[in-house]
Amino acid sequence: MQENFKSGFVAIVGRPNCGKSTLLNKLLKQDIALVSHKANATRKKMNIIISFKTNKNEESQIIFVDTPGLHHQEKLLNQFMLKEALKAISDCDLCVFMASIHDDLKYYEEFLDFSNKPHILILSKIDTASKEKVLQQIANYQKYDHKFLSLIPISSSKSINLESFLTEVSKHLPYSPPFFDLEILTDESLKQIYKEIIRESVFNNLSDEIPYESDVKIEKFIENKHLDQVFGKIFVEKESQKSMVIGKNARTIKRIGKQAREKMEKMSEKKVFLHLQVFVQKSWSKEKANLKKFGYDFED
Ligand SMILES: Nc1nc2c(ncn2[C@@H]2O[C@H](COP(=O)(O)OP(=O)(O)OP(=O)(O)O)[C@@H](O)[C@H]2O)c(=O)[nH]1
Ligand SMILES: [Mg+2]
Repeated sequence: MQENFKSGFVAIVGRPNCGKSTLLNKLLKQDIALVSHKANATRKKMNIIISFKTNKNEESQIIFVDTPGLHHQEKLLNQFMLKEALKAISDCDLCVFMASIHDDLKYYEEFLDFSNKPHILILSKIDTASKEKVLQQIANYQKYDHKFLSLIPISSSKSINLESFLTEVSKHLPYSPPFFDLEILTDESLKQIYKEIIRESVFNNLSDEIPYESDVKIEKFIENKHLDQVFGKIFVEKESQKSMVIGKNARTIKRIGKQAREKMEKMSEKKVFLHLQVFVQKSWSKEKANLKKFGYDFED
């Protein structure tokens, strides 16, 4: 191991839907974090571990912490999500604030109001804006150049500036031996990743409030070398939502299951048997004790 190895925790925060989880999947070259075109997809912190070597041959292990989007909503689950993001900011060595290129400057100003963590500012989704708009936004944010370590416009979809971003992150990490084995991509269990894949499929196949009022539990998980057996339960708040998740002739639940299974198989490079059932659990997201049963513990 090199003596000048760097390693540290880097929280990636920003408004819902700005592209945090997409960027981390892209850097990892694996779809581990849940991504959705709907906002508020990520509910809990997740570590994504990247090994990186700069062109000066400096090595680092960057432990990115994916977080729920910074937002304000009365609902208890949303308060839990905000708490997760704030905890990640306070625990990390370095923070990355991500704003979509289309976002108003005020969201960054709000972040500056409550956090004085050293941070890199990234402007995401620049593939969706004109060159003029990108330059204009960079100029707008420059007014705070005494606050951020650097400002990097990026596109995860088009792989623009991702290498420069990692080089910059690495530059600001402390010297330390790696925290995790170098082959590890995340410290999440396969069972937890499978759960998020099912939740992603629910998010991307259902509309209205259902994704926000549903969650997934894996009741039984049998892991084998060539075949994983996954028995999952989708929980919703109301009977009417249960019928929507199942769909006419069970078409919707079959689609959710098929998409999830295909993604699990791609990720694990194994065959997956996935069995899904839908249950109603009234107020699962509206009481602290119930949320805890779904892994959202306010005391943690
Ligand atoms: N065009 C374009 N779309 C992007 C890019 N990055 C992310 N997206 C899309 O933006 C949407 C939101 O992406 P996510 O990665 O789930 O965003 P997030 O910030 O993790 O969202 P929350 O978990 O809800 O806070 C998805 O539909 C992505 O495909 C990008 O660089 N370019
Ligand atoms: Mg996310």
